[in-house]
Amino acid sequence: MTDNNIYTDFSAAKLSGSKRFAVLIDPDKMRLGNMQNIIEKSLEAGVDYFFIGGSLVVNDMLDHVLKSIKELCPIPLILFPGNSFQLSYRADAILFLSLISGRNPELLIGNHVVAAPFLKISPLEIISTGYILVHGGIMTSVQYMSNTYPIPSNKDDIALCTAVAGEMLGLKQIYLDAGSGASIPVSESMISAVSSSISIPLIVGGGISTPEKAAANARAGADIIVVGNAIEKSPALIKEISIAVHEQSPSK
Ligand code: 1GP
Repeated sequence: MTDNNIYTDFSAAKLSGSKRFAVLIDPDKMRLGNMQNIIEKSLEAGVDYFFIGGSLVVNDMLDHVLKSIKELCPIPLILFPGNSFQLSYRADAILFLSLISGRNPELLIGNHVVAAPFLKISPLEIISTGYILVHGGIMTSVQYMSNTYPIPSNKDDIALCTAVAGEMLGLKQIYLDAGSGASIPVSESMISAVSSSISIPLIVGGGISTPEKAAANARAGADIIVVGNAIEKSPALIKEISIAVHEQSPSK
């Protein structure tokens, strides 16, 4: 375990109202040519972080993808693991996720016990994260694989109480996610309800496909916006979304 450099930046962003943009790379879906393009565009666009992970990584590409990105750019690499096999020392940090919207004990604490000895001696920065899955209009991979019910997309009060409970339990941040490829992203009203009730950083992702929605989420109170699918389909969006997110910071 290492110092809290990345989390310190998350907290500073939260405190100052600065907005951060993270590009999600799923090692399984990413073709190598495409990855290079995404890395170059991310560098140009001032992307703050890469989140690396997927609900089902079957190709054992994780180490390779991390190594390739590290060789090409200094953007911090943060593991966003779909399960306890998606661990690697090559990343800078890991979101140590507890799926607090669900009632699957393995994803609340079981997998964490299994991963703890590896993480304890790893150089990774460990960032405990309350992961809240919100219904995204379709059955997403994370919903199926986690065997949990997502919070209904119009139940802002349930999301709010879940996030507050997560903060009270000592989790360092909340990740509000409609799931990768969601057809309905998390609503601004839910983001606003959650953001105004917690004092820890709020990450929002799932189904964001336009700069306008990314900007609206940041204005509603998201501190870090995550986009994966839309960027894989159209890497040119990286710059547009990065500008849209960073423009919501107070100094702009
Ligand atoms: C999924 O929040 C991430 O867990 C990103 O979702 O791939 O739909 O952008 P997308």
